[in-house]
Amino acid sequence: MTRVLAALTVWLATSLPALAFEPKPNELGFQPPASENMVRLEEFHNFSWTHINLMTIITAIVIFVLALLIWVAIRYNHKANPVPSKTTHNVLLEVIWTVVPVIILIVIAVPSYKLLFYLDRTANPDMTLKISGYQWGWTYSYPEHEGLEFNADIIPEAELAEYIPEGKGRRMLETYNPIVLPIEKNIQVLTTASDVIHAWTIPAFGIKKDAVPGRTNEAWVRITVPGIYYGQCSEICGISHASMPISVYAVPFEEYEAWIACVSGTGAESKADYPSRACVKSLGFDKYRNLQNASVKQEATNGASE
Ligand SMILES: [Cu+2]
Repeated sequence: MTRVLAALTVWLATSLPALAFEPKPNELGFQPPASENMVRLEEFHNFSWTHINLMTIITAIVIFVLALLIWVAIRYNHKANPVPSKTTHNVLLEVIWTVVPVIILIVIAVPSYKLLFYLDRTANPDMTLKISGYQWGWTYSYPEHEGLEFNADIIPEAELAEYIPEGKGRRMLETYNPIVLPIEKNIQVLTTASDVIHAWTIPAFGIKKDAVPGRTNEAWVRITVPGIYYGQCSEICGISHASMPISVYAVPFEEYEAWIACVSGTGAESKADYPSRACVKSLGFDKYRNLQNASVKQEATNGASE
């Protein structure tokens, strides 16, 4: 039994395609985590011998139920068991199949609540990012910087090469104005919406937060790895639901400050149609596209040798 589980885990791990902070074809499992939030989410989900996790529990339940079904089908089919028993009650069995699931649920609930409270909010945010969803895009504002607010709409495939270094742009995931955030800072994320319910989601950050009109929801993230991150609206919100991606450049704090100065300044970039994109370009943040692939490769080799 344990050998089968181990073999299954190895197979799952090795059948994963190359890692990156973006969706890949035929992907199994999560994108690599870029925050403590996502590390903990993954730990709670992924298989491990050392702590309670959902993969072990559901795998055990599936194998157990499958074994019961096979046993019943073989042992009690019409041929093998022509005269069926008329038994209808078994007190011990009924108590067991009620109590055992309750125990399983309690075992899951304890780490689950711990994680929920951890993900809920950060006590001491270093900065705030306000997000408002609309059909079809996102409005971002940085309340610590008066007047710094922009819309992020999707770049159609045909225009990608105009805004992103050749061949690096991701179809259906890039926005004219990307968000720029600092790494190693506690970022408070506030979401709302102006028309219908949307959901602001970045898998690598471990955030999936509904954006509800007339209400403010809170999440937080402390990004640990510089890079370019993608997400998508995750609440079916209408015909162009698939066309409101999220694209984030996570950079060291000094570079983030340079970007803030650039977008809030009076320079040519700040007057451009897409000031955030213009500043990302002039500050050379697209270098993180290459770094990202290199560091992810590094991470993947480290993981394999562990
Ligand atoms: Cu939406």
